[in-house]
Amino acid sequence: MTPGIFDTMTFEVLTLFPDIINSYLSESIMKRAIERGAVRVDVYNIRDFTTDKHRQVDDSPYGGGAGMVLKPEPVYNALDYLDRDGLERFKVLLTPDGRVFNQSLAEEYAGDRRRILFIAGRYEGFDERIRAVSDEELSIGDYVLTGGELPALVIIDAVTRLLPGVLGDSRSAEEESFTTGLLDYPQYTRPAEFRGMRVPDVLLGGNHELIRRWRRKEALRHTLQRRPELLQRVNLSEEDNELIREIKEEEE
Ligand code: 9D3
Repeated sequence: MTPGIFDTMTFEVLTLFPDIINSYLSESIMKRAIERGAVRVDVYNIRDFTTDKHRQVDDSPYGGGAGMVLKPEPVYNALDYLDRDGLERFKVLLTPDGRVFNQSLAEEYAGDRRRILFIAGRYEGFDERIRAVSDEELSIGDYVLTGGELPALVIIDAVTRLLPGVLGDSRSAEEESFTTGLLDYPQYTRPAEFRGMRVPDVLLGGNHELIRRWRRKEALRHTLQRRPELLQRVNLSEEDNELIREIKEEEE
């Protein structure tokens, strides 16, 4: 590992399926971010913290009903084990009824650079007493998955790409904050004409002011067409309002 100029953000994951987490982290941008020391991810198997002969992590629900519920003991044992280092860790419980994760929260987590621990459940849920250990309960959206591993990876991924030194050039992040709240403008690469579809002339011309204005306009157009509600939270400049007037005239 090259000595880094940035401090390392640490994520910890408690899961019954450590391989799911590790396999994603061993590829591409996450792999590079870890090698560069921007981020560190420590994965722990909840089953390793059982104390019974059968290493049982789940059980049937009191009161009856289908499915299995994650037992509290192994999770509490794992947290006791981790807390022996005396380091402060922000504990996030991944659950379909949590607050919905979004880009603002990704930015908050990346800015804080604290140690974040994720508890990923499986089965039909977890014993209610597990909720008591968490500082925050998060969901990644209104659909049902088979466990919290993909949500943990989604959040780790979204936060990691915001850390200094992770994305190749810092322009991407800056440009992103300029455009924050709008959908992307269209992008093209070579060839200039492909199966009759031409790249817009303005992008081939090299007039950077014209290109900037065109991109801003297309981002506004895209947002107006697909996600008009997003525009309510964007601070529109005088130029933006002019571009929106142009767009609306064009669509008439
Ligand atoms: C809403 C379904 N629940 C009703 C009895 C049971 C249940 C199903 C699947 C409880 C947990 C799960 C596994 N999902 C997660 O652990 C999870 C999740 C998700 O399913 N969707 C979006 N975000 C998340 S964060 C953790």
